[in-house]
Amino acid sequence: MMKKFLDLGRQPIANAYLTKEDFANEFFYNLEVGFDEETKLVSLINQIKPEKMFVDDYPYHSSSSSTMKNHFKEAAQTIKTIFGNDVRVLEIGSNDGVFLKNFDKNKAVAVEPCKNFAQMTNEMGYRTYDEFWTESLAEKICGENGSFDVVYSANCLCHMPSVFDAYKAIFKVLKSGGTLISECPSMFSVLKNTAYDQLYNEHPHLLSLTSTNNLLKEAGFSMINSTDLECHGGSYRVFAGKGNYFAQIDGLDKEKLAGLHEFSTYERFAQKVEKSKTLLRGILEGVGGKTISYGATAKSSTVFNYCGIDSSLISYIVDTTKEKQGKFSPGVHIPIISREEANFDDVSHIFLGAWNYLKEIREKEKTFNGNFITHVPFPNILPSA
Ligand code: DWN
Repeated sequence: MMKKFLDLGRQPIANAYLTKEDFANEFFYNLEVGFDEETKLVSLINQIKPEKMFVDDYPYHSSSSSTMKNHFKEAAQTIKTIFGNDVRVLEIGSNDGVFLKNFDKNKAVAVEPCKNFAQMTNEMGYRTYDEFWTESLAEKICGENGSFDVVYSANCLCHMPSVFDAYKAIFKVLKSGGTLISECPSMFSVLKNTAYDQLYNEHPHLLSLTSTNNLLKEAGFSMINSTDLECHGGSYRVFAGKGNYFAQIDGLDKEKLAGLHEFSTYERFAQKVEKSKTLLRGILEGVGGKTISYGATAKSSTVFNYCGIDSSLISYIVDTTKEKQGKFSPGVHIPIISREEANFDDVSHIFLGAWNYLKEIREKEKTFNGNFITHVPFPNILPSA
């Protein structure tokens, strides 16, 4: 049974950037979050249909940071090292091909429902299915390509309406002895960092190792190993194989100690989220000068809409993504411009909408003399270097 523990209020679609003409018809929903006592899975109570989110002009490019480009290169290298250069890989949620491009065109197949990206990777020479991941698509892919040694999926399974159904479909395309490798932001890190901004419409679920393990078992898999990753503020890479066997997963013990299986842990998190909102508003109202935001992220859409932060507190957002520039952020309508258009000479503070890339941003903005503001792990003012 799902028990509600958090209400982040009225929220827009996080990756739907707007022109002024779109303001009047903007869609909102109530972002409430619950915990399932049986599977231990954290999920949004009101979920948005995938077709409304993963549209044909979806704006987020996985290769929009050096951090993630390096990450996917490393992931591909790890897979080749473990499984050999001839490994046959199916990637689910291939976005702009940043992972795929590290494999031979005849060794890797992709699934990507956003047609702008599917077209891109098809043109790069990788067979890409522009459909949502389902059991019937799994059967079709298997029929046309045979089964795979590895299914890789990063920041994607937690975007699906049912993680369990996604695993069942993966079971169908994997060879016996094949391996599922999935990466998702970790609930453990979300709790540790009070990173409530990982909760938005595109993440109908946030996975812990505990809930992943429970769902995998039910779908006929066993977790073989898990690695903690730094990306996206703390993620997991989980390795799972078909069948029922035992492996010692240290992360599961760590989560038990931290109480990720208990509702009360999430109730305490909700209290911290409310405090975070008060503190962040206090900082932004108190600093004076000109504050802007770095990175028009899906995450910052949650923060701005939950905390009521609009262009009276954040003058504009800079982002390198062409599709976001010249538009307005969802809900609170802060203008988004390119870094080249922005002049930081009169900027005193930069809010880290993309706090997960702090190192990369600091490196790029060495000449910025003001301070950064972040809300993770708690609202705080940081020096620029
Ligand atoms: O799961 C998801 C993750 C992986 O990506 C999706 N549901 C949506 C998206 O979430 P996000 O928007 O919170 O992701 P990022 O990777 O934190 O977005 C960073 C944004 O900041 C991009 O639009 C690029 C931009 N950026 C920039 O303008 N200058 C990033 C860096 C590092 C920069 O220097």
